[in-house]
Amino acid sequence: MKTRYVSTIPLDEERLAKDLAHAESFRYSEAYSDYLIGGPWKNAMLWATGGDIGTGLVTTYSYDQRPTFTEYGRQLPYLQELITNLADLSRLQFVRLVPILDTVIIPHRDFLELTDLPEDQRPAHRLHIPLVTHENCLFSEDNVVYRMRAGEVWHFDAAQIHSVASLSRTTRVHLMFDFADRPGSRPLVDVPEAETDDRIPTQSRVARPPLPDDRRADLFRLADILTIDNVREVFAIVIKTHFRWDGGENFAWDTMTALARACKDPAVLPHTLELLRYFTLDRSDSKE
Ligand code: YCP
Ligand code: CO
Repeated sequence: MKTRYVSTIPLDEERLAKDLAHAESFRYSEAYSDYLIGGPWKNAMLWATGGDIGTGLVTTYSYDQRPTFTEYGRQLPYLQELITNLADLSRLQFVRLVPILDTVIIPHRDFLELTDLPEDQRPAHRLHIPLVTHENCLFSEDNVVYRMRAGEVWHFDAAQIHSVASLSRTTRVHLMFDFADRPGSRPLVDVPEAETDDRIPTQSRVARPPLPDDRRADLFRLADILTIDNVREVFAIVIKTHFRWDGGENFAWDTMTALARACKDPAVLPHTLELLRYFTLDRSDSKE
């Protein structure tokens, strides 16, 4: 099932602000920050299978133990209440509080590293609820760029290639839920489905102009300066271009691999192909 908007829930701004102010004192994990170029992927576990045992990497938790609120989760009464009221706790494995700023996320698929887990223990359904966000926090899937607004509940298909750009010095904070892949006695979340015109509603979509040929040619001149030392900077420029212009399907990875082929540094192409494999195809040999 691909990403789709479910509905909008009311947020109690006052209680939310109190929780978020308290959460500023947390020590956030920066696990998965290698997926980002710019600011880190800061995340605090609020609910986890086995509780406070892991490091922030989902491969370090106990999937056969009861999921429960973590120490941090118990310190946030409003979010605790929201999670309890909303989710099927019997299948809920992780809830993370995720503040990010001034960053892009490399187009990737999630869950690829979890192939060793038994099927009914594997996290496979993700939900996003933005708590604080801004106009320049953009998501993409299938060459559709869209916004998730505060209070919106989204079924997020993390098995599809997705990318994010949060182009602001203002922090955006999402709640991210992961559910196990097994049948339940109730829906994953208890919210009435809104009527919409599409799985990503028109009003959530961001219209981008087609990337003009001369601009594409300008971008391609990055091949002249691309070396192993600036792969990430160049990739960030390519990803930001994708969020502002429509360059077509698979624009970011296609452009990056084409630049890698065209550049003078022979180390760039094998490195880029390895990144492509790791982020989009196969992480079975990795524990991260
Ligand atoms: C995301 N996926 O798509 C996250 C970023 C790695 C896992 C960190 O937001
Ligand atoms: Co992801």
